Amino acid sequence: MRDEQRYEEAREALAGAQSVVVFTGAGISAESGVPTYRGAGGLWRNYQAEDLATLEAFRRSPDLVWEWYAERRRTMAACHPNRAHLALAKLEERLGNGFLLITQNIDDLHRRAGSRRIVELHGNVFRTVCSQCSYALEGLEEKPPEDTTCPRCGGRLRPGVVWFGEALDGTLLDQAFSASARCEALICVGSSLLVQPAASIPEVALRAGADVIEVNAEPTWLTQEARWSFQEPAGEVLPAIVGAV
Ligand code: BV8
Ligand code: ZN
Repeated sequence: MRDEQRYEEAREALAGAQSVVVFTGAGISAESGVPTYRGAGGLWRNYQAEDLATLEAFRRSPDLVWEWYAERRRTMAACHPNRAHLALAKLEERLGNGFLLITQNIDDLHRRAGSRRIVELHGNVFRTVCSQCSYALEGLEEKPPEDTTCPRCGGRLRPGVVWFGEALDGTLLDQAFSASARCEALICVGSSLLVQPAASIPEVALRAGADVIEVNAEPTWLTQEARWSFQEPAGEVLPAIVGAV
């Protein structure tokens, strides 16, 4: 049963905020059909992602890792943005430079929903880069490269994502942390908040006194600290709190 008053309060807090950061995880894409990493139907149970989403796995069996990413490209390309993604694109239209979307997701659904002010902390599954030099395929490719040899240096081409044990892009991380430290409100959507350093983003906003709103199907460490926490599907909650912007 929706608690109308909590929705109203969260809606008002958002409507009055000039600077809003939104932090998303796999849960925002669950209703689009993209498997999450944990929870029911989780990706990790089937594929042991932490075994495959690593540089060691890629060095040991590059073809197997490419096969796994090729399958994830096919799955994600066949999914569509849902009402939660679309609500965030509308919020960005209203706030302009006062808005920043920080995502852990690699599925490109925020961009396909119309969001533009996006920080992809963990890369993008459709991007192909060289593991040795700065060569990167222009644009986003659904099809994995036929030939995974870098045309510039002969190194091996890999998916443009951040693997476990790999450092995140320092510039993106600084941008994400500084926006979270300055914003008036942060909405945290669809994340179990377990993977670091990304999972510290909502904490930075909390410490800086922002209004933190959590939207997640299950409780997390943030649930007790957030000003509002909604444990309903993101596709229901986000259109309701972002309002008819
Ligand atoms: C780093 C791209 C250091 C790849 C990803 C031990 C060994 C090795 C490393 C570590 C270790 N201990 C800690 C670490 C660090 C590690 C880490 O945090 N591990 C965790 C598991 C403990 N982190 C790293 O390795 C990072 N790098 O630390 O480098 C370093 C520093 C300097 C120099 C060198 C090295 C890199 C982490 C990035 C890994 N890459 N993705 C790929 O996907 O193939 S992470 C990947 O998993 C995602 O990007 C995301 O970040 C994470 C999954 O989390 P969520 O998005 O939260 O998804 P999840 O399924 O967990 O939760 C979904 C939630 O949604 C659920 O709560 C569910 O209830 C909810 N939900 C479901 N449906 C809905 C919903 N909510 C609302 N509506 C719905 N409809
Ligand atoms: Zn190269």
